[in-house]
Amino acid sequence: MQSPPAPITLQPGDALLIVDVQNDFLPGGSLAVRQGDDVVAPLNALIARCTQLRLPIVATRDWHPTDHCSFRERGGPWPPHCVAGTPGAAFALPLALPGSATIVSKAVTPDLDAYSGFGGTDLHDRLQAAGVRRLLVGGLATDYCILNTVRDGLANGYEVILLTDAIRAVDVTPGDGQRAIDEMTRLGARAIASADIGNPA
Ligand code: VGL
Ligand code: ZN
Repeated sequence: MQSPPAPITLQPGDALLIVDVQNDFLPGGSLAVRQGDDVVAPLNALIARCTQLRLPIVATRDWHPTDHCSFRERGGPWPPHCVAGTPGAAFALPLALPGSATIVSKAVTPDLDAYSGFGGTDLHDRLQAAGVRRLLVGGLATDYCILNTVRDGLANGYEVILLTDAIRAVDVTPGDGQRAIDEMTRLGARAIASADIGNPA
């Protein structure tokens, strides 16, 4: 008989990495992800648990200039979204980010896009400084910023736990989200529902 996978429990060296839970990616936003608001409740539960255990919480945000190269008017694939300082770029109001959370802004210059939280930011340095070895990743969107952040996290030597109940996909082509999950697990991420993550003994 095959032995069951080792249970996952929160432990020192873990950090919660919340990707781009911003108004423009939620229903009603300019680049709305279907059921994007569903990620908030499981993330809030993990925020509370990580706060209690004094584990670092990091939130990335898409933080574009008005003339960003990913916008359609400049030949990019997307409608304008997450323009720095606008309400659409703000974190979702119900997301209970503590004041102690680290905020990392990405894709902040006109001519470069970055789907990864590691792209052109100091995220890796900040995680290293905090002694982080394993990332619990949730947020938006599965097939873009989650996929690329997880890929870079693994490439930078972090263990990655993908929070299956706390991610949602854009699904430009149906199945993109599932294919992204398959790719992340193939690369070594462990996909698990947040309710199945235990507290330390
Ligand atoms: C994202 C599309 C454009 C994301 C960002 O956060 O997944 N997707 N910009
Ligand atoms: Zn963007």
